[in-house]
Amino acid sequence: MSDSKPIDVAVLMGSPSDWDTMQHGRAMLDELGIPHVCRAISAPRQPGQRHAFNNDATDRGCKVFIGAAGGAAHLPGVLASSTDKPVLGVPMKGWSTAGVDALMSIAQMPGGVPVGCLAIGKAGAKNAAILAAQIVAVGNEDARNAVLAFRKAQSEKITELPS
Ligand code: RP5
Repeated sequence: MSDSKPIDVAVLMGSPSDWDTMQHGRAMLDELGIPHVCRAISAPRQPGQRHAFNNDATDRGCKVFIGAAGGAAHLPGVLASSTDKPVLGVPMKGWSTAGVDALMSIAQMPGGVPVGCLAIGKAGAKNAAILAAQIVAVGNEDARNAVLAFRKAQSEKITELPS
């Protein structure tokens, strides 16, 4: 990574093709004011870069990792094997089973190396960001206030429909 600014959350996706979905997670982190970094690095295709990303994010103070991947979706599990920080996984819609393959892969980690698995696609991307902020908020009053403000605004939002 080129930057060395402190971060609370590191978002890693397996391919630039995951960005259409994961940009919704990034937008949520922005809205909550959580310092973060987003990168696309493939666990199976770019193992060295993936390892360097883990180390760099940890050096920058990362408290939670979000890993997004489709298909075999090894990335979140590989991230979890390289850190003691919480890892949240977001299954991407793939090319054959609409993301169910990735959902099963991310959810079915062997006992001892947990990954918290979110929903497939956009909802998972958004919720991973909120959940990461909630984890950060355990020891950070600013993050907690941002989450509470988001929840309040969400509750108060009433959509007017044409009658
Ligand atoms: C996964 O394979 C990626 O996370 C992506 O969801 C999927 C397809 O990747 P590309 O072939 O588009 O790079 O590893």
